[in-house]
This record gives sequence, C-alpha cells and structure tokens, in this order.
Amino acid sequence: ARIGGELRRALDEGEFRLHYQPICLLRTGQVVGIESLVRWEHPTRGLIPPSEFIPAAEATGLIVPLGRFVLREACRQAAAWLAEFGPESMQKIGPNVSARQLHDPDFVSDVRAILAETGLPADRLVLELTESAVLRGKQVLRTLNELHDMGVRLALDDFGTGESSLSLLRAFPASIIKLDKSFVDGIELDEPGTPEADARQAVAHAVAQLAGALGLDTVAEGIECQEQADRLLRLGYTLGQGYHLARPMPAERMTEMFAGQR
Ligand code: G
Ligand code: G
Ligand code: MN
Ligand code: NA
Repeated sequence: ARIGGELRRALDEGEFRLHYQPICLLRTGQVVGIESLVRWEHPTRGLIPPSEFIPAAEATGLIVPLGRFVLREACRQAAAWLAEFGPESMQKIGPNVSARQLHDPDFVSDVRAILAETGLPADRLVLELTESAVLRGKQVLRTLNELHDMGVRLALDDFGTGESSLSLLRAFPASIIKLDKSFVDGIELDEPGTPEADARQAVAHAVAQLAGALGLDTVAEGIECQEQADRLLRLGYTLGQGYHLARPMPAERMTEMFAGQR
C-alpha cells in the first residue's frame, strides 16, 4: 500500500522517464528500432530500475496509468524523432506492456487515442509482450487481434523462457520474436562435448528457422560481445540488441546518436 501511494505520487509529479535502447542490424550496427525502458527518477533515492517498482505497479493496478504514460511518451518521442531525422532514422518503437494492461478493457482505445494524439503511424509501434502476459485467455487474444488489425505490431519478448512458446505462436498474431538473452549468453563458446553450449546454438538456430517459416522477424537480445554477434549472424539472425551494440540511454543521448548518423 505504501509503495502504491508513492507510485501514484511519482506519476502525478512526473518522476517517470523513458530510456531507449537501440535494436541494430548485426552486420553494420545501423539502428533500425528502439525498445523503451521505464525508469523512476526518485527525488531522494535517485534512479530506480523497473525491477524495483513494476511488480508493485502490477500488484496495485497502477501499471495501467503508468503503462498509458509509457505508451504516450514512447509514441510522442518516436514521432518527434521521425519528424526530425526522417523515416529511415528508426523503423519501430517498442514499449513493454504488462499482462495487466492487456486485461484493461480500455487498452485498445487507449492505444488508438495515443496514436491519433501523437501522430505516430500504427505500423511504427511494436508492443513488447512476454509469453506469460499473452497466455491468459480468449479476451487477451481478441485484444491482440484488434491491435494487429489496426496495424500495430506485436513482439514476443524473452522468447524461449515461457512454458508453451509453440502453441502460443499458432494462435498469437506476433510479428517479431525476441530470442531471450539466456540463449545468447555463452553462445560464442565452442566447447565440444559441453551440452549447454551446443544446446544454446541449436535453440537459437531452430528459433530463427521457425520464425523464418512463419514469416516473423527475430531480434537476439542481450548481445555483449562481437563474437556473439558474429555467431548469431551465422545462426540466421539479422537484428540484435545488447550492451555491445548500445546501452539503454536517455532521450537526449539517443537524439545525439541520430544526429551523428545523419
Ligand atoms: O533495463 P531493465 O532494468 O530496464 O528492465 C527490467 C525489466 O523491466 C525488463 O523485464 C523490462 O521488460 C521491464 N520493463 C522496462 N520498462 C518497462 C515498462 O515500461 N513497462 C513494463 N511493463 N515493463 C518494463
Ligand atoms: O525483459 P526485457 O527483455 O524487456 O528486458 C530488457 C532488459 O535487459 C533491460 O533491463 C535492459 O536494460 C537489459 N539489457 C539490455 N541489453 C543487455 C545486455 O547486453 N546485457 C544485460 N545484462 N542486460 C541487458
Ligand atoms: Mn522488452
Ligand atoms: Na526484451
């Protein structure tokens, strides 16, 4: 209850900020998309990471207004970058969305209103959803289909860590699979006879093949060195995200990066 009140106050006071992490072509490093990641700039405690407040926001229901702020801010910022740096500067903006938001009956109309208000074309928006967020029920599937019909793209985040990835792919109107970092960690290592290393490469390769067969794009997450990027390229990935490519950064730094690319 305490943190719920704090979160409400923080939202009213405008203490939440978005940071942005590029999604890049593995071959050239060119930025083609961006994931937004929320932070809390607390007046006394400093920058608080989402792991410390998203669970409480979900438990209290404050994730619904907080998520609305995140969506609006991500769309507003993406529209501003597109206006300043042109349609080639970035193809997509990807805010994270919690299960609780998908269950909110106003979610689709909120997304529609935010796109209209910010002027961001629907096909520039990718909602990042985890498998566990999507798994629950017919109503969520209807919501996702409505978004898909509006032209909004859906990405399955942390892919491979959920319980039923394959059955999910059959029903879910996804456009993008984000291979979870746990399959990227150590993927560059060649240790003959080490089942973990072999398994990671096999899973990453199989996910790329599966995505290709289903007509989905892929993004490999959590890339921390060039050897991982090289290995993922060979395994069938063209897009990646991770500290080796670029860390999450405030909007001003992202703007400087676009200005430098021009
Ligand atoms: O960098 P990182 O600490 O930003 O993010 C940690 C976790 O918080 C990730 O699982 C990420 O998906 C989640 N997260 C980050 N931003 C948001 C957001 O705006 N909304 C929701 N629901 N989750 C977020
Ligand atoms: O759950 P989701 O995939 O949205 O979470 C992304 C999280 O991963 C964020 O907390 C982000 O800061 C973090 N992240 C992004 N790239 C890297 C990376 O290369 N290494 C590590 N350890 N974390 C990363
Ligand atoms: Mn994400
Ligand atoms: Na992710």
